[in-house]
Amino acid sequence: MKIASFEAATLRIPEDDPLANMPEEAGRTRPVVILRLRTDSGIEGIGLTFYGGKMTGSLRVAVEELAGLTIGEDPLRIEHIVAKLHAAADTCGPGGIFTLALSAIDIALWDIKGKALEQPLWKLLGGHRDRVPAYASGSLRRGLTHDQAQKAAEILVQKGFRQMKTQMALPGNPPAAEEVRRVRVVREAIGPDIKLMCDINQRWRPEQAIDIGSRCEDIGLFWLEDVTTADDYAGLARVTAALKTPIAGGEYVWGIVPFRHMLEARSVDIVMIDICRAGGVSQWMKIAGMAEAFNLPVVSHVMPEMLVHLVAACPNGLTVEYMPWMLCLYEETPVLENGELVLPDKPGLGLRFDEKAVARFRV
Ligand code: SMN
Ligand code: MG
Repeated sequence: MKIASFEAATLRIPEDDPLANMPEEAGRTRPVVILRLRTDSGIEGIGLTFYGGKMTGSLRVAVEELAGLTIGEDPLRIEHIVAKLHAAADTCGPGGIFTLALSAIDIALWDIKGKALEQPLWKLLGGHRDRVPAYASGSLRRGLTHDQAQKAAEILVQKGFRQMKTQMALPGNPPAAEEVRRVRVVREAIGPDIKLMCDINQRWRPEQAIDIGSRCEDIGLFWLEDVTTADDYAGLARVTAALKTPIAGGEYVWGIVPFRHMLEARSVDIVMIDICRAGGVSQWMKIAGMAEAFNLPVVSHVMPEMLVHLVAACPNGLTVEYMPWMLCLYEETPVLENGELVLPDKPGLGLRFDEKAVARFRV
């Protein structure tokens, strides 16, 4: 089997809130690049990447340039192809557009492999579990008022979510007490038994994280995420050591090597791996293995319809971020039952683009 052709497209996906219908800002969209990689045996693998922002046109071209170099290759030799693409891109990378583009290709190659071997990806990658916990994300964002956040949290509980994530580092940089109030309002709305996470998105200083984090200790957070600049491994380690609440981080970290430094510095208690910044399925799984060796759990970042396979595959997979922005792109996505995602039986990623949605979002 050989790779025969490909097609990439840029889409704009709504950043709305289908889970609680409480969008932070109505009408906001996010550009993404989708890829179809086709083989001479008729199998098509799909991939997706983003974080190009206003450089998404360049990201699409990078995907096309790298995909062009895979023509004629055996799609089952993924590490061979990854090495070829690294060499072809000279020393461009390891982070940035090169890695984002590589990810789309690596994802599509794994989808092809699953389809060729007639196995769902989660089984090919290890098959540790056939169900995984998932948490609602994208609903309880910092731009909401406390009242809106309270209502959205109640809706998520009614919908059966047993885990959910909110955000601090509220707009306007309010006093610490006001930040804590957001988490307390959500906790009071959901009761003591629902797991609650909170994302800071790198917006605090380490000392601010220790101050506000300490004031939140009695609220019982499942984790505090990206409390400061993602590559301040020493600063993160200081916060991790100071707080009882587990610290999660890693979504902003590129490729596998910086994760080694992050883990060696004991910067986080929970390792979050973003598939696009990691370099695709292959590198995501390597980082998960590294975390396992450090006795740390791993969690996914966005795109639950794909990442559910990876979290389910590894023994240290903790929970899947159920961030629903991309679900509208597919005919069918994994179902939630009692707060858990059920792993699909279909081969590869088990996803098919909904062609009408793709046409609607295309730019
Ligand atoms: C996040 C960041 C960027 C895009 C989507 C989501 C956020 C998260 O940090 O962890 O959900
Ligand atoms: Mg985050």
